[in-house]
This record gives sequence, C-alpha cells and structure tokens, in this order.
Amino acid sequence: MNYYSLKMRASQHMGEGVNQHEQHISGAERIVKREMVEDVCRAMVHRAMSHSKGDPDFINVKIEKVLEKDIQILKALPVTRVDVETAEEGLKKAFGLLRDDVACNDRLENAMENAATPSELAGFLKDFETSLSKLLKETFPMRGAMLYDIATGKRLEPDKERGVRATYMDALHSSEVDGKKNHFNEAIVLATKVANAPGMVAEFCISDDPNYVTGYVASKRLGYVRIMKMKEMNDENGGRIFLFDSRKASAEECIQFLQKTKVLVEV
Ligand code: WAQ
Ligand code: MG
Ligand code: MG
Ligand code: MG
Repeated sequence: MNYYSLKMRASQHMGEGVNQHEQHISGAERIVKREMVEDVCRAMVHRAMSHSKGDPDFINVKIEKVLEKDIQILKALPVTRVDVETAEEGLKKAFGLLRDDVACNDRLENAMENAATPSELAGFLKDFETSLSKLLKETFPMRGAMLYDIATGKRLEPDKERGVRATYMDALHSSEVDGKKNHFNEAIVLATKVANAPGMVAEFCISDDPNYVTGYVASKRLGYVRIMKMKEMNDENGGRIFLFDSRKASAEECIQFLQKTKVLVEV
C-alpha cells in the first residue's frame, strides 16, 4: 500500500522594507494512507487558520506520494517516567542518565576499535553537566536541533543558526485525522526516529512551549525517559541536542537519515 506525506507550514509577513521577514506560526507533518489525505489536509489548513499566534499570510501544504518500499517501520522506544520535585532535580537526573549513556557508548566503541578515549570526549565526560548546560543555552534560538559530535567536541549542523530538523515521520496506523496534537505523541515518534539514526548516541529535549515543562532523554539503550519537570512554567527556552559519535558514522549519513528517510513508528 502506498502512503502520502503531508507537510504544512504557515507564516506571517513581519516588518517593513529591508526588515521584512516571514514569521513562522504553525507547522505539521504526517504520513498517511491514501484515503486519509483529503481529511488530513483539511485538518492541517484548519490548524493553520486557527492558531493563537494569529492569522497566516502564507500557508504551504506539500503532498507527496511515498512508496511502501521506501518506508522504514520502527518499534517505538520503550517509555519510562521519572517524577521530580523541581526543574533543577529534573535537569540533574537528565544529565546523569545521558552521561552514563555517553560513557557506556564510549566503552563499547573503544572495545571494538581498541583505541583510547579521545581527549575531547574525556574532557566532555568529566565536565559533563557544565558542558551540556552550555550547549543547551546555544540551542535556545534554534529552529532545529544541535548535532554534537562527542568524539571531537564539534558541532556538525551545516547551518548552525537553524540546526538539523528530523522530518518524514509519523505513527503507524494512526487513524486520527488531527493526529499528533499532543506533545508526547509527537515526541515519541521523533525520538524513535532520531535514536535509530546512524551514529546517534542519545537525545536531550526540553520543549520551547512556555506551558510545557516535561522533557525527555532518549537512546536505544535508555529508551524514552520522560522527566516530568525540566524547566519552570512560562519559560520559553527549550531545545534539542543530538549527541552523535563520528567514530560510528558520518554526519552526512546521519543527517540524510534524519531529513530524508520515511519512518513510521509502531507505538
Ligand atoms: N527536528 C529537530 N529539532 C526539532 C524538531 C525537529 N523535527 N522540532 C523541534 N525541534 C527543536 C526546536 O529547536 C524546538 O525549539 C525544540 O526542539 C523543542 O521542540 O514525554 O514540545 O516541539 O511529555 O517545543 C516533549 C514531550 C515535548 C515530553 C517536546 O518540543 C513528554 C516539545 P518542541
Ligand atoms: Mg528551538
Ligand atoms: Mg513542536
Ligand atoms: Mg514547541
């Protein structure tokens, strides 16, 4: 059976003269069966037309056929949750889990390659919390995610201002027309795709939605770990960091998978 990818983005014209630019107001993407295409398209346009950020000046809906043979079906990462009292405790927990994951990955890599830990990585692991907090701050203005190479300490996004965006993904058998309108449903699909990307070690995510304080860390080894509070209410500073290991795959392969491979996630 063939599927269709639908992508919507809506924006507003802002500013005058040389200061003119497009301000993003709403976006959505799905991969659905043929018989759902028209209803999903309508729901997307409705979403764009009724967004709290205002009326769109421009709506783009792109609909593309996707052949079944080009779709990878992935099992959703197993989900666990960690309850915390404060955002500080949540962040500490997230950093701890990620640090163990990066260290574990490094031990495996070294065992296979029989090579010493690169000094950059040793430094990163030693000062993990400080280093990651600093990277997190750098992601706040980005529309996509940071792709950080743990082996060299370098950022690998081709466009550092925008970051890397994972796309072409949806939940398998989702019969919901207005699907994925909730943070968790959307995030488990994205995190599952990201965890399966070549060279990926782990992901760290905090929502940029001022009313959403739950975040997660995820990897094939950790699964999807929801951390119920990672920031204060009314804080719009969120971001994503993809921790990647260039000893395992090339950045090009990884980015190609994130941006081009069609993925349906069995949830
Ligand atoms: N690819 C890469 N980065 C992205 C993408 C994408 N497709 N979408 C968003 N980002 C980046 C972007 O910089 C955002 O500012 C940041 O991630 C946060 O995105 O289990 O809502 O869409 O309840 O605000 C987690 C759910 C919700 C936790 C995460 O992220 C749970 C969320 P947001
Ligand atoms: Mg952002
Ligand atoms: Mg979002
Ligand atoms: Mg958001």
